[in-house]
Parts: sequence; C-alpha cells; structure tokens
Amino acid sequence: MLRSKEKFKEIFVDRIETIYGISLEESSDLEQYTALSSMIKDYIHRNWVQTHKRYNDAKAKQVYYLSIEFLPGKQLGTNLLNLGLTDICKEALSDLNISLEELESIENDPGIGNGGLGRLGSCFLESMASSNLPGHGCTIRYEHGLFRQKIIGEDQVEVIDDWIENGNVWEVRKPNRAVEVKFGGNVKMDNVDGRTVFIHENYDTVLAVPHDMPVIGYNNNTVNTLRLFSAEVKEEVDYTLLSGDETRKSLEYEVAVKKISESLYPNDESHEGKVLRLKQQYFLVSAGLQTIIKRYRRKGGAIRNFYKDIAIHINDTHPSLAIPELMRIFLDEYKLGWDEAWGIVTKTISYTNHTIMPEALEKWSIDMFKGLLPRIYMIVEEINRRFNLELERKYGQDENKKREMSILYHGQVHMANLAIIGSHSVNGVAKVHTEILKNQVMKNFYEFYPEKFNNKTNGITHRTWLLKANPSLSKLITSAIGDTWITKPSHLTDLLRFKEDNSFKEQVMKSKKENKELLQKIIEDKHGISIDTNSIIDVQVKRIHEYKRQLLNVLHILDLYYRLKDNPKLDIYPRTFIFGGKAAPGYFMAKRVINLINSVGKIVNNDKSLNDKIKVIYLEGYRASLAERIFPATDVSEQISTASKEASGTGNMKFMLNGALTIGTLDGANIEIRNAVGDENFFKFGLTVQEVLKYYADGGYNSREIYDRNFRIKRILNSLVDGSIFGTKDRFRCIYDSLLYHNDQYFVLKDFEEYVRTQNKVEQKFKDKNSWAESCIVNIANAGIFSSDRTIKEYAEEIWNIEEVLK
Ligand code: RUG
Repeated sequence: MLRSKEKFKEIFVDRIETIYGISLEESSDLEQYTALSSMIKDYIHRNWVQTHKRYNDAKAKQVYYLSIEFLPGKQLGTNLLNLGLTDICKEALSDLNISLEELESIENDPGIGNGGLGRLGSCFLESMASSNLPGHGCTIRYEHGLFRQKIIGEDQVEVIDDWIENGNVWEVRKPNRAVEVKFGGNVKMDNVDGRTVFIHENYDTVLAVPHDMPVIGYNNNTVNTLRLFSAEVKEEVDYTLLSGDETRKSLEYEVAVKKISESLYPNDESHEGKVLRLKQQYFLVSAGLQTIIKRYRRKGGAIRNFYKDIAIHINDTHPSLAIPELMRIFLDEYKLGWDEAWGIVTKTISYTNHTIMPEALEKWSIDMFKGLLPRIYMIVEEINRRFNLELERKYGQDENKKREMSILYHGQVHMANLAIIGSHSVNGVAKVHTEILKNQVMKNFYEFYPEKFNNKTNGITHRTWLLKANPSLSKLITSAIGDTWITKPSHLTDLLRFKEDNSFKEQVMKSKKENKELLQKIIEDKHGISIDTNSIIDVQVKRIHEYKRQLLNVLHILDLYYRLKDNPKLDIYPRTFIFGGKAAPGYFMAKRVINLINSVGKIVNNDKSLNDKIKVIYLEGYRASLAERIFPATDVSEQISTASKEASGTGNMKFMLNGALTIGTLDGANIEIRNAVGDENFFKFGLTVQEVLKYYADGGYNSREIYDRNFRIKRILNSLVDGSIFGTKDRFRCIYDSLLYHNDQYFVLKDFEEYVRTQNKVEQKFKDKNSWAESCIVNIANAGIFSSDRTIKEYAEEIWNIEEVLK
C-alpha cells in the first residue's frame, strides 16, 4: 500500500490528522517526522510477525547478541532504504513540499552506544537481517547517551544527550513481557528432598521492561529485533500510606532503580560508579536471558536442548555474567545438576574480545560483587573451584598459572577469564589481534583450550556505509557492474575491470567532488569555515585516545606550519585536516589533545601568510549520522594507531569502501586492508607489532634521543611549552612531558619521521590524478571482504551454527 505515491501521500496526511488532530499545513517538522516514522513502523509490523512465524515454523536455531551498547544511527533513512521505499517517500513528500532530508535530520541518533564496539553490533544486526539469519540484539535502553559534545573555545564541553526527548517512535514497549532482576540480599541454603536448594532472600527487585525495535533486512521481508530494557520499579508506591522513614527508603530505592538505565557509561572512577556499572551488566544479562528462556519455553523448547536451539554471544566482557546467570537459571529454576547445566551453558555461549588494553579487561572487587550479586558470586566461586582443579590436574601447583587464569584472584573477579572459561568460542576481531591474544594476552588460555580460539575479522554493512551514505558513488557502481553488489558485496571486485578506464575514473572523482561539496556545506553552516573542495581532504574521526595517536597527526600539521613559515613559497598541495570524536569526560590527556587540535586550527586557519594551504577543522559532535557525510568526502583516511593497540578498527573499512586511501600503521585490520589492495594503494608507515612488543619487553626505546637529534621535532615540542605560538607558557606541558619524561608510551616520536615522509608520498600521489583515481577504484573494489555480511556468515557457520531461514 505504500508502493504507490498517491497512496503514500494519502496515508501520510491521514496520519497527521489522526495522531495530532491538525491538518498537514498546520503541522510542525517534528509532527511530520513522527507521523511518517509511525506509518513506516506499522508497515514493518506485518513482516515482523511473519518473520517470527517463519523462524518458529522452521524451528530455526536463533542467536542473541548481548551487548552493553549498540550504535544504530538514525532509523528513518535506514529503514526506508532497506524497505525499498526511499524514492517513493522522497517523491511523495516533495509533492507535499516537504523535504525527506529535513525530516530525517530531526531524529536523534539513539544514544545507546559510543564507538566501534556498539557500531559493530549494529552492523552485525543489519547484516543478519539482510542475510535472513535469525539473530537479535539485547541491550539497555539508556535514557541518556554518553553526552553531546560541544566545542567551546578550544575545549570539549559535555552536554546531556537526551536522545528520547521526543520519544522513540521505533520502539514497542512490552510491559507484559517484563521480568524481575534481583540485587543484594542473602542466600539461604536448605534441603528439599535430599537436595540442597539455594534461596535468595531480602533482595531488591528491579523490573526490566523490554522495548523492541525492528531491525529490517534489505529487500527480503525479514525483520529481526533489537530489544532494549529499561529499569523500572515493580509497583508504584502510594506515599500517603508510608511513614517518614519508609518514604525516604522508598524514594531512595526508586532513584537507585531508575539510575540503572539512566545513562550510558556512568563515571566508574568512584566506588558508586563501579557498583552501578556492575549493576547495569547484570541487569542486561539477567533480563536478556530470562526473556530468551521464557520465550523458548513458551514455544515448547526443552532446556536440555537449549544449546541446539539458541546461541548466545557476549560482546566483550561486559555481558560475561551471562555465564553464571544462565547457570543460576538452570540450577535453581530448572533444577539441573551442575555438570549438565555447565555442559549446556558452555555449548551455548561464545565470546568476542575487542581489545588488549589492560584497562578494558574488566576486574571487579570480590567484596562489591558478592554484596550486589550473592547467588551469582557463589556460582562464580564454584566455576572457579572446578577450573582450578582442572589446572592442577594439568599443571600441578603452578601459582603463575593460577594467578593468570583464575577467575577469582587477589580479591578480584576477572571477567575475561570467566568469559573464556564459560564459552565454547573465543575470537579476536582481526588476524593480528587474534594472534596477539593467542601468543601474548591470553597465551595461557590458548595453550589450555587451543580449540576455542579463532579469528573473525570485523566488517561493516556496506548498505549503510555506501548505498545509503554515498548515493552518487553507489549509482555509478551499479551503472558499471549492476546492482548485485548490494546483496553480494564480493561482486565489487568486478570494478577492477574499470580501474584503467579514464571515463570511469573521471566519474569516480566527480562523485568524490560532489560529496566534498556536501561536507563543505555542513562545515560552513556549523563552523563558519570555508574549505577548499579541491584540497586533499584528510580525515581522522574516532574516539580520542592516546593509542589512536591524534597527537601524531597534529604534530605533522605543526611541522607543515613551521615549514610554511620558514618558506612561504613551499610547494605543498593544499590540505584540509578534519578531526572528529569524543574524549571520555575523565580522560585528561585526550581532552588536552582536543584543545591542541583546536588551538593549532586557530593559528593556521587565521594565518594569511599560509595562503590557505592548510586548514584544520574539528567537527563537533561526531556520531553515526555525521559519519555518513564524512566518509564519502574523504581522500585520505588516517589509521595511525600504535601497532598492536587497535584491535581491528572499522572506520578504516568505511573510508576504503568510499574510495579513500589509507595512511596507516600495520595494526588491526589495516594489515588486511593493505593485503587486499596491495602496497601501491596503501600508505604504510611505522613500527610493526613485533617491534612495539619488543620495545615494551626490553625497554630499549628512548624518546629523548629522538628529540635531541631532530631539529624539527624539537622545535614542535618546544612550542607546546614555550608560549611562542600558543600564547601561554606550559599550555601543553602534560603532552610535552608524556612524550619526553614518560618516554612516549605510544611511540609518537619514533614513528614521526616516517609518518612525515609517507605524508609526502600521499601528496605526490594526489598530484597524479590518474594514479590516485585508479587507487580509489582498487580500494572500493576490494572492500567487499570487509562487509559485515562476510563476517556474520563466518560467525553463523563457525561459531553459532545458525542457518538462513528463507520464505
Ligand atoms: O577499539 C576496538 C576497535 O579496534 C574495534 O574495531 C571495535 C569493534 O571490534 O571495538 C573497539 N572497542 C574495544 N570498543 N570498546 C572496546 C573495549 O571495550
């Protein structure tokens, strides 16, 4: 019914009238957005029901992807695209003098994630739906996202991200499917019919209310589910009936409950912050598992077959309490014996590691854990006891093994160890990352359970990141090779036939220019800065972190600045350096780097003697929807992390897919990108993983020596503290000290010279338009293997053992 333009218009106008009781002419943009989205959602509902039915009829095994965050981006555009309704919607609205783009811009990006981990989850959900795979997501319905980033002066300022301020049209609230999650209290042991039973009492109950959002497959009538849980009180209290003390207690309880789903990543530096984070983790897994099992039982599933019918994936360690929670349900509620329960749990659960950064390998204090989750703690203790017996059987009394592999050690609960022990599969997210896990970080476990370890290189959904984000390039690709690439991304390699075709190359560059003009408009409107769309658009957008080395990029800009000041006639190709990304609110160094970038921007953008050869822009509020405007407009993708530190990266894949060339270290998935496109289409520099690890092991690096012998580095670093260009003395003292007095932990100075040399190569190549265009095409053509369709197929076949369910 939405397939005819006239019908579309009729339903839309009717929606406005029935929801708001006003005419189209009187309606605001927000009302139009809401009416449009609600009619699209209703349209989706039929396929949602049908998809459930199809899965049930086929008795299909289903996977649930538990993740403390997702990052779906705005839904209206994505849903229209996957339903094949974008064009008709655009035309119908245009007849009514309404712009679809403007309505799309009203929607807030869902604030339920913050970076690569969450976005990966959303790409996976899209690919599962588009591949007809029965797979769903579970997370928390945070009322507030991480924060909205403002740049005021040179600094990041954090503003509350109230993403549901106007409601969330796409969700369906399901209070009748709510479950209870229990915190605190104590566990009493009793004996019933000769069997020990564990009774959890005096606990606080939190109600987990599901809100389901549809995840729509591309053109295939499949609709899977992303389930978000909000924490609510079980019963509203009538305060008129309570005494003063009871009222206080009751109010405190209410506040504590609401806090659980109030905001993403509460500050966990303090003890309260840590307790809240652990509460969130348990809330997610307990609510998720309880609803999964209830549904399974409703459909007649037998617990002993659970692992044959259901796969549960834990995205990083955050949901690893799924292991003891599933044990609790099987032991206490379904009365299974330990061995049987453990057998089912470990065959059901699989785990992905996303980082080797020690601060992200979570550990909780045993005291805190035990107080908050007494029954779960008992189960963890028993898992640990049994695992230690296995260790002893294999290694005898080896204290080193115990220290490194136990779940409980030194007063702490080691979540990664729990995740490995309780899963049947442990995977890294790029080949080199998996090798580092196997040979360094999880070496002991790899020796103990070699069969569990495997690699699944990340991927991105090319439908969102190319078909939706870059319509002009998508049309061009389809005109050259047909449209099968949309569902079979490996077909993009057909483009290689055109890499020497001058007319095709011209069109690719024309499309890039158009995308640069679109981005230029956004930058002009938002920041009042005009950028040269003929310049090299050089972009680094990602979270701000020392290991990602935005600092290396900005030091290179300072070097260019000084070279231009030395010689205003210096022949460099104009370049626009664009940065974007949030720093964690408590991460001091990252925030100083933001300040440095903006300070450098102020200097270079306003210095007339530089003749506009370099410009520096910090894009405020980097998020999924803005990312869709950035990738298509980029020439150079900065992927310059310290080798070994970036587990995979996925931005690198989005840039490549949109025809940007990478300047990158041999880290994470950069290595696989380089292998795919060949050395001549990738600008590699920097220490290798082996070299970095060797320096860490033998302490053989001395950053001061580099400073002392390299005049350019000395000049740049001195400028950070001598007040010569940044006004105040010691303005960036902490950065200076980290590079010189803390021995440059991320090897910025060590890689600097090669980085600058490689940037010169980038410039030379850019001047040769023909060769640049050819490399762009080679990058696009080889991006198919980095589609999440490929990744998800590997997970489905090699980890979850799920199959596509066709009509
Ligand atoms: O930093 C990693 C990225 O390298 C990776 O591409 C992404 C998805 O696998 O996950 C990122 N990550 C790791 N986000 N959070 C963590 C640690 O919890």
